[in-house]
Amino acid sequence: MKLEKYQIEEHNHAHRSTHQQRIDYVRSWVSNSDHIIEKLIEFQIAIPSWALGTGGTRFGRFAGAGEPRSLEEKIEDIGLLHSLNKSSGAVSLHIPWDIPKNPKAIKALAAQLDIKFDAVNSNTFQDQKGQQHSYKFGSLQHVDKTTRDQAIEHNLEVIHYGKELGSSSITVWLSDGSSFPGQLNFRKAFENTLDGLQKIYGALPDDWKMFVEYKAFEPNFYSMTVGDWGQSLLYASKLGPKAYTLVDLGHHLPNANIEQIVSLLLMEGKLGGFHFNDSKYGDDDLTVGSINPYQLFLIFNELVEGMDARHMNHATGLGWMIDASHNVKDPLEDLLQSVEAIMIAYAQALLIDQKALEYARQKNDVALAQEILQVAYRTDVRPLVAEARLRSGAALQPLELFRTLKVREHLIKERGTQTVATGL
Ligand SMILES: [Mn+2]
Repeated sequence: MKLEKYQIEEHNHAHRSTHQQRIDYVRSWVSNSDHIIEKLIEFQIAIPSWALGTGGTRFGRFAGAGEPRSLEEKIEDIGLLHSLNKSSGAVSLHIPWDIPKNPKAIKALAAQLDIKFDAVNSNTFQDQKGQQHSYKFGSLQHVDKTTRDQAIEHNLEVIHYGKELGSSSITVWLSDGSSFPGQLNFRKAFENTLDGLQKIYGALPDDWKMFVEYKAFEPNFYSMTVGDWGQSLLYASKLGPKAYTLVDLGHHLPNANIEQIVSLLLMEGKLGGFHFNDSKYGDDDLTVGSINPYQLFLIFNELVEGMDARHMNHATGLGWMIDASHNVKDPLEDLLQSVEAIMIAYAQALLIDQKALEYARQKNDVALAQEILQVAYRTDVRPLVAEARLRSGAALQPLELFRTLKVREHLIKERGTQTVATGL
Protein backbone atom coordinates (compact mmCIF):
# COMPACT_ATOMS: atom_id res chain seq x y z
CA MET A 1 0.00 0.00 0.00
CA LYS A 2 1.18 3.49 -0.84
CA LEU A 3 -0.31 6.78 0.28
CA GLU A 4 -1.19 9.20 -2.48
CA LYS A 5 -0.29 12.85 -2.28
CA TYR A 6 -3.91 13.91 -2.71
CA GLN A 7 -4.94 11.88 0.35
CA ILE A 8 -2.54 13.85 2.51
CA GLU A 9 -3.55 17.12 0.93
CA GLU A 10 -7.26 16.46 1.49
CA HIS A 11 -6.56 15.63 5.13
CA ASN A 12 -4.45 18.74 5.59
CA HIS A 13 -7.05 20.88 3.89
CA ALA A 14 -9.70 19.66 6.32
CA HIS A 15 -7.50 20.58 9.31
CA ARG A 16 -6.03 23.72 7.88
CA SER A 17 -8.03 26.44 9.65
CA THR A 18 -7.80 24.86 13.11
CA HIS A 19 -4.08 24.36 12.63
CA GLN A 20 -3.65 27.95 11.48
CA GLN A 21 -5.25 29.29 14.65
CA ARG A 22 -3.01 27.13 16.80
CA ILE A 23 0.24 27.93 15.00
CA ASP A 24 -0.58 31.67 14.93
CA TYR A 25 -1.00 31.58 18.68
CA VAL A 26 2.34 29.82 19.27
CA ARG A 27 4.12 32.12 16.85
CA SER A 28 2.73 35.18 18.58
CA TRP A 29 5.00 34.54 21.54
CA VAL A 30 7.68 32.03 20.48
CA SER A 31 10.17 34.29 18.78
CA ASN A 32 12.30 31.56 17.21
CA SER A 33 9.43 29.44 15.93
CA ASP A 34 10.64 29.39 12.31
CA HIS A 35 14.09 28.28 13.43
CA ILE A 36 12.50 25.49 15.47
CA ILE A 37 10.30 24.40 12.57
CA GLU A 38 13.32 24.21 10.25
CA LYS A 39 15.21 22.07 12.76
CA LEU A 40 12.21 19.78 13.11
CA ILE A 41 11.95 19.33 9.35
CA GLU A 42 15.59 18.20 9.17
CA PHE A 43 15.36 15.78 12.08
CA GLN A 44 14.91 12.14 11.04
CA ILE A 45 14.50 9.11 13.24
CA ALA A 46 15.41 5.65 12.04
CA ILE A 47 12.85 2.89 12.38
CA PRO A 48 14.20 -0.52 13.35
CA SER A 49 13.30 -3.30 10.96
CA TRP A 50 12.35 -5.54 13.90
CA ALA A 51 9.73 -3.16 15.29
CA LEU A 52 7.25 -3.36 12.42
CA GLY A 53 5.70 -6.56 13.65
CA THR A 54 4.09 -7.27 16.99
CA GLY A 55 6.61 -7.94 19.72
CA GLY A 56 6.18 -10.21 22.66
CA THR A 57 7.35 -10.99 26.14
CA ARG A 58 9.03 -14.17 27.27
CA PHE A 59 5.56 -15.43 28.14
CA GLY A 60 4.01 -15.07 24.75
CA ARG A 61 3.48 -13.15 21.60
CA PHE A 62 0.13 -12.15 20.23
CA ALA A 63 0.78 -11.48 16.59
CA GLY A 64 -1.28 -8.83 14.86
CA ALA A 65 -2.55 -9.15 11.33
CA GLY A 66 -1.12 -7.73 8.15
CA GLU A 67 2.44 -7.72 9.49
CA PRO A 68 5.24 -7.39 6.94
CA ARG A 69 6.34 -10.78 5.60
CA SER A 70 9.63 -9.70 4.10
CA LEU A 71 12.27 -7.01 4.25
CA GLU A 72 10.61 -5.38 1.24
CA GLU A 73 7.31 -5.12 3.10
CA LYS A 74 9.07 -3.76 6.18
CA ILE A 75 10.59 -1.02 4.09
CA GLU A 76 7.19 -0.34 2.55
CA ASP A 77 5.78 0.05 6.07
CA ILE A 78 8.48 2.57 6.92
CA GLY A 79 7.60 4.30 3.66
CA LEU A 80 4.02 4.61 4.95
CA LEU A 81 5.22 6.09 8.24
CA HIS A 82 7.52 8.46 6.42
CA SER A 83 4.81 9.73 4.10
CA LEU A 84 2.58 10.34 7.13
CA ASN A 85 5.16 12.26 9.19
CA LYS A 86 8.24 12.89 6.96
CA SER A 87 10.38 12.25 10.04
CA SER A 88 10.99 8.52 9.64
CA GLY A 89 13.31 8.58 6.66
CA ALA A 90 15.67 5.80 7.72
CA VAL A 91 15.71 2.11 8.55
CA SER A 92 18.01 0.22 10.87
CA LEU A 93 18.48 -3.42 9.93
CA HIS A 94 19.05 -6.37 12.20
CA ILE A 95 21.12 -9.20 10.77
CA PRO A 96 20.34 -12.09 10.37
CA TRP A 97 16.64 -11.28 10.81
CA ASP A 98 16.69 -9.07 7.75
CA ILE A 99 19.40 -10.18 5.39
CA PRO A 100 18.96 -8.32 2.11
CA LYS A 101 18.79 -11.07 -0.53
CA ASN A 102 18.91 -8.58 -3.36
CA PRO A 103 20.66 -5.48 -2.01
CA LYS A 104 20.32 -3.55 -5.26
CA ALA A 105 16.56 -4.00 -5.36
CA ILE A 106 16.24 -3.18 -1.65
CA LYS A 107 18.30 -0.04 -2.13
CA ALA A 108 16.17 1.03 -5.07
CA LEU A 109 12.95 0.43 -3.13
CA ALA A 110 14.24 2.44 -0.17
CA ALA A 111 15.40 5.28 -2.43
CA GLN A 112 11.98 5.40 -4.04
CA LEU A 113 10.43 5.89 -0.60
CA ASP A 114 13.10 8.40 0.46
CA ILE A 115 14.48 6.04 3.12
CA LYS A 116 18.15 5.83 4.06
CA PHE A 117 20.00 3.00 5.77
CA ASP A 118 20.97 3.80 9.31
CA ALA A 119 23.15 1.60 11.54
CA VAL A 120 23.19 -2.14 10.93
CA ASN A 121 22.86 -4.33 14.00
CA SER A 122 24.55 -7.64 14.71
CA ASN A 123 22.98 -10.42 16.70
CA THR A 124 25.04 -12.74 18.86
CA PHE A 125 22.41 -12.97 21.58
CA GLN A 126 20.59 -15.84 19.88
CA ASP A 127 21.69 -19.03 18.21
CA GLN A 128 20.68 -19.32 14.59
CA LYS A 129 19.74 -22.52 12.80
CA GLY A 130 22.80 -24.49 11.76
CA GLN A 131 25.15 -22.36 13.84
CA GLN A 132 28.24 -24.30 14.89
CA HIS A 133 29.00 -22.79 18.30
CA SER A 134 26.39 -21.69 20.82
CA TYR A 135 26.22 -18.24 22.45
CA LYS A 136 24.63 -19.67 25.56
CA PHE A 137 27.65 -18.57 27.59
CA GLY A 138 28.40 -15.43 25.65
CA SER A 139 29.84 -14.45 22.29
CA LEU A 140 32.82 -12.07 22.25
CA GLN A 141 33.54 -12.81 25.92
CA HIS A 142 33.37 -16.60 25.46
CA VAL A 143 36.05 -18.77 27.05
CA ASP A 144 36.32 -20.69 23.78
CA LYS A 145 38.19 -18.94 20.98
CA THR A 146 36.30 -20.65 18.15
CA THR A 147 33.02 -19.26 19.53
CA ARG A 148 34.55 -15.80 19.78
CA ASP A 149 35.83 -16.07 16.21
CA GLN A 150 32.39 -17.06 15.01
CA ALA A 151 30.89 -13.97 16.68
CA ILE A 152 33.56 -11.75 15.10
CA GLU A 153 32.90 -13.31 11.71
CA HIS A 154 29.19 -12.58 12.07
CA ASN A 155 29.89 -8.91 12.78
CA LEU A 156 32.12 -8.71 9.71
CA GLU A 157 29.25 -10.14 7.67
CA VAL A 158 26.95 -7.45 9.09
CA ILE A 159 29.41 -4.76 7.99
CA HIS A 160 29.47 -6.36 4.55
CA TYR A 161 25.67 -6.11 4.23
CA GLY A 162 25.75 -2.57 5.56
CA LYS A 163 28.30 -1.56 2.93
CA GLU A 164 26.14 -3.00 0.18
CA LEU A 165 23.17 -0.94 1.33
CA GLY A 166 24.96 2.31 2.08
CA SER A 167 24.94 2.19 5.88
CA SER A 168 27.81 3.84 7.66
CA SER A 169 27.61 2.46 11.17
CA ILE A 170 27.28 -0.77 13.06
CA THR A 171 25.69 -1.13 16.48
CA VAL A 172 27.05 -3.91 18.63
CA TRP A 173 24.92 -4.92 21.55
CA LEU A 174 26.13 -7.97 23.44
CA SER A 175 24.05 -10.00 25.83
CA ASP A 176 27.34 -11.31 27.25
CA GLY A 177 27.67 -11.50 30.98
CA SER A 178 27.03 -13.92 33.80
CA SER A 179 24.03 -14.94 35.82
CA PHE A 180 25.81 -16.22 38.91
CA PRO A 181 28.76 -15.18 41.03
CA GLY A 182 31.87 -17.09 40.13
CA GLN A 183 30.72 -17.85 36.60
CA LEU A 184 33.01 -15.33 34.93
CA ASN A 185 36.42 -13.86 35.35
CA PHE A 186 35.37 -10.22 34.80
CA ARG A 187 38.80 -9.15 33.57
CA LYS A 188 39.17 -11.98 31.09
CA ALA A 189 35.61 -11.44 29.83
CA PHE A 190 36.44 -7.77 29.27
CA GLU A 191 39.75 -8.57 27.55
CA ASN A 192 38.18 -11.15 25.25
CA THR A 193 35.39 -8.76 24.38
CA LEU A 194 37.81 -5.90 23.71
CA ASP A 195 39.91 -8.18 21.51
CA GLY A 196 36.83 -9.15 19.49
CA LEU A 197 35.63 -5.57 19.19
CA GLN A 198 39.11 -4.56 18.01
CA LYS A 199 38.97 -7.11 15.21
CA ILE A 200 35.53 -5.84 14.16
CA TYR A 201 36.72 -2.24 14.45
CA GLY A 202 39.65 -3.12 12.19
CA ALA A 203 37.22 -4.10 9.45
CA LEU A 204 35.28 -0.82 9.53
CA PRO A 205 35.41 1.26 6.36
CA ASP A 206 37.08 4.66 6.86
CA ASP A 207 33.85 6.64 7.08
CA TRP A 208 32.08 4.20 9.40
CA LYS A 209 31.30 4.41 13.10
CA MET A 210 30.95 1.64 15.62
CA PHE A 211 28.38 2.05 18.38
CA VAL A 212 28.96 0.06 21.56
CA GLU A 213 25.59 -0.30 23.26
CA TYR A 214 25.44 -1.07 26.97
CA LYS A 215 22.77 -2.62 29.14
CA ALA A 216 22.63 -2.98 32.92
CA PHE A 217 20.97 -6.39 33.15
CA GLU A 218 19.04 -8.98 31.17
CA PRO A 219 19.46 -11.59 29.83
CA ASN A 220 22.27 -11.95 32.35
CA PHE A 221 21.36 -11.01 35.90
CA TYR A 222 24.61 -10.97 37.82
CA SER A 223 26.96 -9.13 35.48
CA MET A 224 26.88 -7.71 31.98
CA THR A 225 30.16 -7.42 30.12
CA VAL A 226 29.08 -4.11 28.59
CA GLY A 227 26.92 -3.15 31.54
CA ASP A 228 26.96 0.61 31.76
CA TRP A 229 28.17 3.76 30.08
CA GLY A 230 31.50 3.58 31.92
CA GLN A 231 32.30 0.19 30.47
CA SER A 232 31.07 1.19 27.03
CA LEU A 233 33.17 4.35 27.15
CA LEU A 234 36.17 2.26 28.21
CA TYR A 235 35.78 -0.02 25.18
CA ALA A 236 35.09 2.91 22.84
CA SER A 237 38.13 4.82 24.12
CA LYS A 238 40.41 1.82 23.73
CA LEU A 239 39.04 1.04 20.27
CA GLY A 240 39.69 4.45 18.73
CA PRO A 241 38.09 7.50 17.14
CA LYS A 242 35.50 5.57 15.12
CA ALA A 243 34.03 3.92 18.23
CA TYR A 244 31.30 5.55 20.29
CA THR A 245 28.92 4.78 23.12
CA LEU A 246 25.28 4.21 22.27
CA VAL A 247 22.64 5.11 24.84
CA ASP A 248 19.47 3.04 24.89
CA LEU A 249 17.01 4.70 27.25
CA GLY A 250 15.81 1.36 28.64
CA HIS A 251 19.24 -0.02 29.46
CA HIS A 252 19.86 1.66 32.80
CA LEU A 253 19.23 0.78 36.39
CA PRO A 254 16.04 2.39 37.72
CA ASN A 255 16.23 6.15 38.30
CA ALA A 256 19.58 6.55 36.56
CA ASN A 257 20.26 10.14 35.60
CA ILE A 258 20.44 9.54 31.86
CA GLU A 259 20.62 13.24 30.99
CA GLN A 260 23.85 13.55 32.97
CA ILE A 261 25.30 10.52 31.18
CA VAL A 262 24.39 12.11 27.84
CA SER A 263 26.00 15.39 28.82
CA LEU A 264 29.31 13.82 29.82
CA LEU A 265 29.50 11.49 26.83
CA LEU A 266 28.96 14.50 24.55
CA MET A 267 31.64 16.41 26.43
CA GLU A 268 34.06 13.56 25.69
CA GLY A 269 33.00 13.41 22.03
CA LYS A 270 32.03 9.80 22.58
CA LEU A 271 28.26 9.81 22.29
CA GLY A 272 27.45 8.12 18.98
CA GLY A 273 23.84 7.16 18.92
CA PHE A 274 20.57 6.87 20.67
CA HIS A 275 17.87 4.24 21.05
CA PHE A 276 14.56 5.74 22.12
CA ASN A 277 11.91 3.92 24.12
CA ASP A 278 10.29 4.35 27.52
CA SER A 279 9.99 2.21 30.61
CA LYS A 280 8.58 2.04 34.08
CA TYR A 281 10.62 -0.84 35.48
CA GLY A 282 13.42 -2.12 33.27
CA ASP A 283 13.97 -2.52 29.57
CA ASP A 284 10.23 -2.31 28.99
CA ASP A 285 10.58 -1.04 25.40
CA LEU A 286 7.39 1.00 25.65
CA THR A 287 6.33 3.83 23.36
CA VAL A 288 8.68 6.81 23.61
CA GLY A 289 7.32 9.46 25.96
CA SER A 290 4.50 7.25 27.25
CA ILE A 291 5.78 6.95 30.84
CA ASN A 292 8.26 9.70 31.53
CA PRO A 293 8.10 12.50 28.96
CA TYR A 294 9.81 14.95 31.34
CA GLN A 295 12.93 12.78 31.41
CA LEU A 296 12.90 12.67 27.61
CA PHE A 297 12.72 16.46 27.55
CA LEU A 298 15.61 16.79 30.03
CA ILE A 299 17.67 14.42 27.87
CA PHE A 300 16.92 16.51 24.79
CA ASN A 301 17.93 19.62 26.69
CA GLU A 302 21.38 18.07 27.28
CA LEU A 303 21.54 16.81 23.70
CA VAL A 304 20.77 20.21 22.19
CA GLU A 305 23.02 22.15 24.56
CA GLY A 306 25.85 19.60 24.32
CA MET A 307 25.69 19.27 20.55
CA ASP A 308 25.61 23.04 20.12
CA ALA A 309 28.65 23.36 22.37
CA ARG A 310 30.52 21.03 20.00
CA HIS A 311 29.05 22.63 16.86
CA MET A 312 27.40 19.37 15.89
CA ASN A 313 24.55 19.11 13.42
CA HIS A 314 21.50 17.96 15.38
CA ALA A 315 20.13 15.86 12.55
CA THR A 316 23.30 14.11 11.47
CA GLY A 317 25.71 14.39 14.41
CA LEU A 318 24.31 11.35 16.19
CA GLY A 319 22.46 8.21 15.13
CA TRP A 320 18.79 8.53 16.15
CA MET A 321 16.72 5.42 16.36
CA ILE A 322 13.66 3.98 18.02
CA ASP A 323 14.21 0.66 19.77
CA ALA A 324 10.89 -0.43 21.16
CA SER A 325 8.61 -3.42 21.14
CA HIS A 326 4.91 -3.25 20.36
CA ASN A 327 3.07 -5.95 22.20
CA VAL A 328 -0.47 -4.63 22.48
CA LYS A 329 -0.69 -1.76 19.99
CA ASP A 330 -0.56 -1.68 16.23
CA PRO A 331 3.21 -1.31 15.58
CA LEU A 332 2.71 1.43 13.00
CA GLU A 333 0.45 3.47 15.28
CA ASP A 334 2.90 2.97 18.11
CA LEU A 335 5.80 4.16 15.95
CA LEU A 336 3.84 7.25 14.88
CA GLN A 337 3.29 8.05 18.56
CA SER A 338 6.97 7.49 19.36
CA VAL A 339 8.20 9.75 16.57
CA GLU A 340 5.72 12.43 17.65
CA ALA A 341 6.97 12.21 21.26
CA ILE A 342 10.58 12.62 20.11
CA MET A 343 9.73 15.63 17.97
CA ILE A 344 7.81 17.24 20.84
CA ALA A 345 10.70 16.77 23.28
CA TYR A 346 13.17 18.09 20.71
CA ALA A 347 10.99 21.15 20.00
CA GLN A 348 10.61 21.86 23.72
CA ALA A 349 14.37 21.62 24.18
CA LEU A 350 14.87 24.09 21.33
CA LEU A 351 12.58 26.49 23.20
CA ILE A 352 14.84 26.66 26.24
CA ASP A 353 16.50 29.99 26.76
CA GLN A 354 20.01 28.63 27.30
CA LYS A 355 21.51 32.07 28.03
CA ALA A 356 18.94 32.78 30.72
CA LEU A 357 19.48 29.31 32.16
CA GLU A 358 23.22 29.88 32.36
CA TYR A 359 22.64 33.26 33.99
CA ALA A 360 20.41 31.64 36.61
CA ARG A 361 23.11 29.06 37.30
CA GLN A 362 25.77 31.71 37.71
CA LYS A 363 23.55 33.44 40.24
CA ASN A 364 22.72 30.15 41.99
CA ASP A 365 19.09 31.00 41.32
CA VAL A 366 17.78 27.48 41.54
CA ALA A 367 14.11 28.42 41.34
CA LEU A 368 14.68 30.42 38.16
CA ALA A 369 16.69 27.60 36.57
CA GLN A 370 13.87 25.17 37.23
CA GLU A 371 11.33 27.70 35.99
CA ILE A 372 13.17 28.18 32.69
CA LEU A 373 13.13 24.44 32.01
CA GLN A 374 9.53 24.00 33.03
CA VAL A 375 8.27 26.94 31.00
CA ALA A 376 9.67 25.17 27.94
CA TYR A 377 8.37 21.76 29.00
CA ARG A 378 4.88 23.06 29.72
CA THR A 379 4.59 24.74 26.35
CA ASP A 380 2.31 23.00 23.90
CA VAL A 381 4.65 22.72 20.92
CA ARG A 382 2.43 20.36 18.96
CA PRO A 383 1.43 23.10 16.47
CA LEU A 384 5.16 23.62 15.67
CA VAL A 385 5.62 19.90 15.07
CA ALA A 386 2.49 19.82 12.92
CA GLU A 387 3.65 22.87 10.96
CA ALA A 388 6.98 21.13 10.26
CA ARG A 389 5.02 18.20 8.87
CA LEU A 390 2.78 20.44 6.80
CA ARG A 391 5.77 22.20 5.25
CA SER A 392 7.46 18.91 4.37
CA GLY A 393 4.38 17.45 2.75
CA ALA A 394 3.31 15.15 5.57
CA ALA A 395 0.02 14.92 7.44
CA LEU A 396 -1.06 17.41 10.11
CA GLN A 397 -2.45 14.51 12.18
CA PRO A 398 -0.61 11.32 11.11
CA LEU A 399 -2.35 8.90 13.47
CA GLU A 400 -5.78 10.18 12.57
CA LEU A 401 -5.04 9.88 8.86
CA PHE A 402 -3.65 6.37 9.37
CA ARG A 403 -7.01 5.41 10.84
CA THR A 404 -9.19 7.34 8.40
CA LEU A 405 -7.47 5.70 5.46
CA LYS A 406 -7.78 2.29 7.16
CA VAL A 407 -4.12 1.58 6.47
CA ARG A 408 -3.97 -1.55 8.60
CA GLU A 409 -7.13 -2.95 7.04
CA HIS A 410 -5.56 -2.48 3.60
CA LEU A 411 -2.37 -4.20 4.75
CA ILE A 412 -4.37 -7.13 6.12
CA LYS A 413 -6.11 -7.47 2.75
CA GLU A 414 -2.74 -7.48 1.03
CA ARG A 415 -0.88 -9.72 3.44
CA GLY A 416 -3.45 -11.77 5.28
CA THR A 417 -4.14 -12.33 8.93
CA GLN A 418 -1.56 -15.02 9.62
CA THR A 419 1.62 -13.04 9.10
CA VAL A 420 4.41 -12.89 11.63
CA ALA A 421 7.29 -10.51 11.03
CA THR A 422 10.83 -11.48 12.01
CA GLY A 423 12.15 -9.81 15.13
CA LEU A 424 11.83 -10.14 18.85
MN1 LIG B 1 18.83 -0.83 21.89
